[in-house]
Amino acid sequence: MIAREPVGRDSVEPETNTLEMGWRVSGSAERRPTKNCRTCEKATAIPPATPERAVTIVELLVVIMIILILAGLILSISSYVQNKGARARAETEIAAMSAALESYKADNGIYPANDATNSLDPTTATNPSSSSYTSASNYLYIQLSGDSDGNPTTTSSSDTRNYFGGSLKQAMLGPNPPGANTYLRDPFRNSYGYSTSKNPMANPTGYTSANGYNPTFDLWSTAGTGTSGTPSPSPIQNTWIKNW
Ligand SMILES: [Ca+2]
Repeated sequence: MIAREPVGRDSVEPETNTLEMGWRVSGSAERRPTKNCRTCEKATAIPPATPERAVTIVELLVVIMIILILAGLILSISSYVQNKGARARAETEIAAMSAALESYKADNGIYPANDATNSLDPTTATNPSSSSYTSASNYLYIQLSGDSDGNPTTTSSSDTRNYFGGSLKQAMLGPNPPGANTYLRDPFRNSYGYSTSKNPMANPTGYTSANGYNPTFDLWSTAGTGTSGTPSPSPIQNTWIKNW
């Protein structure tokens, strides 16, 4: 059976010129020379290869800048994620400490309080590395954990009830490795803040309405905001994790 197909102007060969213009017999061996001829034409149309161009200093700088920008982005994202995780952990730990404080209150009729917790005032004290923070936190640790000498590496017959139960983790304690003068430490490696300054029952002599926030206890993490108290102290406290 003879099929016919349209043929473009380019494929018309000398042999097929004798056929009717625009149509020729399909399946004929006469097509092959036509294709070969086209390839030849294309091959001859390719321009001669140019020598490889060297990378300019400007292009190199652009690439380096792009790499630096990407590295900066990755670093800032990873630090954001870390900070977010630390804040979530501090919230969980503050909730665990608050629960332990309520158990302590149920047993003893009062929240743990001494001179250190009465004098630490979160309206003015913003440096978690200061002894006013660590002394109050040390007392809180001793009272809630029952570790009477404040040293988790030793046990004593004076040790009392651990109000934390299983919620007290090694990561919550400073110093590390464990030793004397242990205090409760936040995920930012600073002492937690604990104050009874506004509790009139715990702090009958030093009580003034200007100090502290809660009439029960103030418990907070400075969330790694630094140690500066100026401007004092509300802008810094906005990022604290706190129970008021
Ligand atoms: Ca001990």
